[in-house]
Amino acid sequence: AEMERTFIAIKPDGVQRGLISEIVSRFERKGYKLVAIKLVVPSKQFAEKHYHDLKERPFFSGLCDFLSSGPVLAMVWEGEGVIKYGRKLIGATDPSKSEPGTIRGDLAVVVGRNIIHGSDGPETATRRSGSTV
Ligand code: DAT
Ligand code: MG
Repeated sequence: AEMERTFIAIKPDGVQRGLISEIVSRFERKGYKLVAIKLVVPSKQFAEKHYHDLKERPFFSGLCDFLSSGPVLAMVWEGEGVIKYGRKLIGATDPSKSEPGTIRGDLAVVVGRNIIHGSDGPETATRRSGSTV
């Protein structure tokens, strides 16, 4: 795998539940390098852009309301294979199906409150980590 960067964000539920250090430390302990970090409250418009691929889904509006409901910790992490392996650390989208040992598997219960976002490929990773979030 090549050196690359990915966009990772702790969603409002993760920040509110006090899970920042727990989540950051999992990426640090793995050996990835934190290259940018910023606490932001995304606008609804930003959330709609971020999740535009899901705009036809019934949960889209609720998802965007949720993402813009409070502080989000936006981060860029760097390392060999970090895009794919970062998704592995995060676990499956639905925390009721995520494996124990993953962030969602250990720390979340329902899909609508799954505490963390991770880019799923080079295109989205570049788009987000190059943006001003
Ligand atoms: P991921 O966040 O694992 O990349 P995704 O891109 O398919 O998953 O969906 C983005 C977010 O949308 C996901 O983190 C939580 C929410 N979501 C996905 N499927 C959902 C569903 N069936 N009901 C409610 N929210 C859902
Ligand atoms: Mg996704």
